[in-house]
Amino acid sequence: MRPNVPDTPAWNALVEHAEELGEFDLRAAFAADPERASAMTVDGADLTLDYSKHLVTADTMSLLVALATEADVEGHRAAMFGGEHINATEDRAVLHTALRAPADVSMSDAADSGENVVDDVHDVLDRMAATATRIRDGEWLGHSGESIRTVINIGIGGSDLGPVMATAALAAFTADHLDTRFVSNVDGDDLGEALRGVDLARTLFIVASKTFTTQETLANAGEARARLVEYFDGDDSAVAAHFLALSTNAEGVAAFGIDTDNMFGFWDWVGGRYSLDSAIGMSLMIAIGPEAFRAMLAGFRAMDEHFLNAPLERNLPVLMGVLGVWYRNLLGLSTLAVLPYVNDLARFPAYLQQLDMESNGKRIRLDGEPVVGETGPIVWGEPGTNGQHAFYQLLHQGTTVVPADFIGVLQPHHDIGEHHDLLMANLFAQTEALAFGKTADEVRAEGVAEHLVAHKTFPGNRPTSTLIAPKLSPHLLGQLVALYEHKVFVQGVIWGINSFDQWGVELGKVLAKRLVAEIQADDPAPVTSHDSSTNALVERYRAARRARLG
Ligand code: G6Q
Repeated sequence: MRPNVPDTPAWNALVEHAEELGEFDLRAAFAADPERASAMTVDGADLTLDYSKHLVTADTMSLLVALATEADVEGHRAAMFGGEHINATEDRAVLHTALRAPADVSMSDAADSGENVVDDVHDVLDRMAATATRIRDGEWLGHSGESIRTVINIGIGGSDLGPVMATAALAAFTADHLDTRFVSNVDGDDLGEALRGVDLARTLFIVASKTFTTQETLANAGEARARLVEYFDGDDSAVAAHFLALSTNAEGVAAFGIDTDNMFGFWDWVGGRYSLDSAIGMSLMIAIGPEAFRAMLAGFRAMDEHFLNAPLERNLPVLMGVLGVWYRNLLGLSTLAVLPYVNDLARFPAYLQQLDMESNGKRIRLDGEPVVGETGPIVWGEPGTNGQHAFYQLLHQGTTVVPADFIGVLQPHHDIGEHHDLLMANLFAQTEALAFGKTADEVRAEGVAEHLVAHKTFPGNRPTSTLIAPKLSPHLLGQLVALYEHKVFVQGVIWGINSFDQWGVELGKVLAKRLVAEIQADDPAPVTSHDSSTNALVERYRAARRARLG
């Protein structure tokens, strides 16, 4: 089947190549070339990518890199770092790379007459560091004069997933005397549980919202504020010592009742899902300390520099990006599993789900035309080895081929018994089994009864990347996040889409607002304004609500 891809020289060459390649066999490829692994292993900053277990030849990679060149990844990369308004549908620059630029680097929004945004970034970072240090050192006092013990970040989507993921990833670096909690869902059980057992006199709420208009966040923050004021016998002035805001919307913050002295700002050129390294990372900075936070920023920067400077054929984000395009467009595979063999990265797949799917889940190109062929993959995953005891069955023997990124570190934080050897042995065993499988003859040779041979045969040829790093440190985490940010960018450029807007999340938000009004209306008349399914569901809920509230 000829894949449905654009008709350009590099695409056409790839389509032809895919057809010629036919049934690629990893066993044969490794047998034919003893240098395959070393030729297909590349370093970038502290990360090593082995992509030799992919369904590609050296020619495939050259053609894929030619595709990236044809799409002008390098030109788009320069435009992004140069502050051009590549987020054209929102007329915004995309400058999250400025958030980790050293103070002596100058970057600017191209529409803003060259004003250096890196100075603003460092001003905010310095203020964040001063406040985080006071909180960590017990010098920031609550309304009744006690130091802070619990920090509760209230935010959702891009204002939650990054800090949640990173606080878990860097658990080994967090302060023992501080408990960091996260509330995102408008399900009251989320806030209810986060507040369970906390001493409000020693609790700091951080309201993280770029727009400061998000329904869920304002509902949670409003309730937290009400609880705090009630705790202090109706004394509104308590809010100042117990609330910080992270936002681009100073007016919204003030209207909510948080003093803008307690606000840490960022800018419209930071997308929500690209904001972990902005003020949105405040809860993380308090947990790990300013020095570790700055080390994470330096890690981001190290990967930015690799992305900027390494030749495309040895550039990790480019290689991972084009491999994704190969599977999505040429081989018709629709998902990507991310499988960290690093338990602290448990939330990394969920973080990448937003980064990738919100960025590249698009069907209209920047020129307004529908895309030709597929765009962003469905991203999912869980840490190994846990996943091995669950969904790996499908990876090995299912009817769907799932390309996967395996991530491992050479050194654990807690070097307990032989745990790390077992963990890494499992990682290597899985990628080996996925690549090479087990033939029917091999199964027979083990003396397996004939009627079970097919059941015990593994087809192999299941493609994986292996990413290896020395140790999960703040610096390494920054590199890892930036690697995937730039991978997503490369793919967005090749697909000709805008990776930086998110109109797809709007419709549901608008409909939800209308439905809230209908659900809460005193009018006992049945709801008829929707389809019959939605009307009936709303009616059922309204009846239960009337009974619940009396
Ligand atoms: C991210 C998205 C989205 C956003 C949330 C929260 O790129 O735009 O996940 O981060 O909707 O938005 P606020 O930070 O404005 O509350």
